[in-house]
Amino acid sequence: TFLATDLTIDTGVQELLLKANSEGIETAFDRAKQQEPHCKFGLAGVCCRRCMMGPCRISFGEKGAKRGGCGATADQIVARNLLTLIVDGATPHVEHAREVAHTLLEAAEGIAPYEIKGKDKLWKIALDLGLTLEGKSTNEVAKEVALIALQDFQKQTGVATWLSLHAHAKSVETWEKLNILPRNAHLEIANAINKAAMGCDSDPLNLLLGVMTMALVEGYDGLHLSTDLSDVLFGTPKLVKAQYNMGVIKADYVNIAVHGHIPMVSEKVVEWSRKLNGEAKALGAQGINVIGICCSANELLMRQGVSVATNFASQELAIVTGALEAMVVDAQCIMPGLQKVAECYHTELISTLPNIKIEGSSHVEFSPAKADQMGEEIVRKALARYTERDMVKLQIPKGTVEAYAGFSVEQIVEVLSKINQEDPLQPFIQALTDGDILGVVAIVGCTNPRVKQDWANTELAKELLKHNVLIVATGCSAHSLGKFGLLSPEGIEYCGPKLANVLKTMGEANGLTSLPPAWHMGSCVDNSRIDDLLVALANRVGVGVRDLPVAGSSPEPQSPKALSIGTFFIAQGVDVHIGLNAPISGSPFVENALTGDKGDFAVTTDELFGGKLIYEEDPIKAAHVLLQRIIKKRTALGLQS
Ligand code: NFS
Ligand code: SF4
Repeated sequence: TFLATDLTIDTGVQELLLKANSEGIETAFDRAKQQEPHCKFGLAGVCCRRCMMGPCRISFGEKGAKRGGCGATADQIVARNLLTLIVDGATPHVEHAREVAHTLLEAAEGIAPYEIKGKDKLWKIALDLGLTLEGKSTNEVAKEVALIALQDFQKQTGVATWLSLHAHAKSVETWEKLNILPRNAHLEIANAINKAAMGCDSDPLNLLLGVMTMALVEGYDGLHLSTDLSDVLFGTPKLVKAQYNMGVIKADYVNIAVHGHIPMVSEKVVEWSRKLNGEAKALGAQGINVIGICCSANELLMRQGVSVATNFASQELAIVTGALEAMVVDAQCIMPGLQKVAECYHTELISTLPNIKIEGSSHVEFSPAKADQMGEEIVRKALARYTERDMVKLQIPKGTVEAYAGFSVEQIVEVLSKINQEDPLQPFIQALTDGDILGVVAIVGCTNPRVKQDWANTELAKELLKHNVLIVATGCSAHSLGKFGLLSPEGIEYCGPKLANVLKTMGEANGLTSLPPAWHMGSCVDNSRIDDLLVALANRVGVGVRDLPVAGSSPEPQSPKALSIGTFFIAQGVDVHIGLNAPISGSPFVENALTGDKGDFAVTTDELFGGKLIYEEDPIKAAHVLLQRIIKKRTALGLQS
């Protein structure tokens, strides 16, 4: 029997799963089940397909092969696989960043039709880069910044500029000693693939150091560069209010879902939806309604207040409402299964990036210079589909939940400045010192059909809030929290009394009853904002990031991006929890290095960097492991808990 309540706690998604089931439509939840049981060699990371002597796999028991055909051991195979997995996570973000830098360059040159909205951010970056601003136009400065950014994909010596711009001095010191500082993103990606290739690097420790270099590429030339230049192009997010759940899809509107990650695409869809809104009315609709899925949702929520329909695991179910005229996708986390679902309805699935196409979908090509043509053509395609809607198949789950987002570091500082104008971080640090905020945990990453959707994300958040831990959130996890009211001031009912008081005081100073208990800081590339917040706090207190009573968690990870981001935070000395295991358990060396405590083994990240990987499937238990680690860090700082 089919029990939708086993698959997700989102009642709208449950309703649509039943609808899909009755219509004979297969979704990720069905396909994930068909893959069970998962291959145990793959789960442990001990299979190797790196050359045609193989594929090889290492057996677990007494009997069977202990080495691959070339002589590679389990430690070597797992370390090599982890390195390429982290490349798989970091590269989409690096390419995301490069696309934004390229667009900024063409915008500054007057080739691409984007207005530079984030002038403050541009000045700040330019000054941090040591540029002079005098006598220069916005476009001239933007061009210089874009060209320096693009050097992070070319320079052969020195350290990636975006790392130098953002990293805490103490972290850089650690990384320098270990000789893991990246030069340029593309070079390090090539270097990592080269290291992992058959017959190349077979020293597990050297491979793990390669993992950490790739983590720094992810952090600076992926996350930070993407966020910085997106803020320059589209503005730095400010507090906004929007709605969550499938109910944001509206029956009497032309509905366009944007799904993926690249804001240059989604921003143009919004712009053209507003321009062509009248044409929807001419068709008898109330207008055009753009809704978000996954991180495109986050980009538009943060900057435009666009409402969010759903997150990763249930992306196909948005189409099952029968109310989407178009779903526009760009890159990352786009399930190929979407097209088959779209074919059951009038929905047009539209891919946009020249190098990322979806079999069977239509394609409207994005290039920075032709962004307006793309935006207009996409919206016109959606308008054309409206009249083809099959009213018999229409079913939109009712109800939406109010949520706040827009917590950029700039916005957080502004919110806090209402309490202390001269030293905005002071009230926050005071609350941390006094234990009114016990610590901060970032709940980030995905939903994954292998885990009951939204369950682990929300359970972990609630357990931490109860213990006065403030939550910051990004990605699809932030969507989980949004759907269940944790991004709304009402969510403070889940907080311990101390944290609730702090949030009320901060909220009241800003004309709200309270701040929400979880602060939505953006898309997955915006984990850079969390990093910036930590660096700012560490600098203000005069300690390293590794000393702060903070941690990260991805309770329902799906993408290798969750692992590359997690590794980046471990490199800073932040403990990171994952609710599904990384494929490392087949190597005692790799598993111990990442998950062991300081002093336990020859080499641990806990010892070298000050943070480790924590694997725990039970969100309540995970919360308590994180609490212990936070209390340990508080004690080391001489703080009571
Ligand atoms: Ni992040 Fe964003 Fe969602 Fe996971 Fe995918 S959309 S980049 S990887 S699934 S959070
Ligand atoms: Fe097997 Fe070694 Fe080839 Fe991997 S690289 S497939 S372990 S022979």
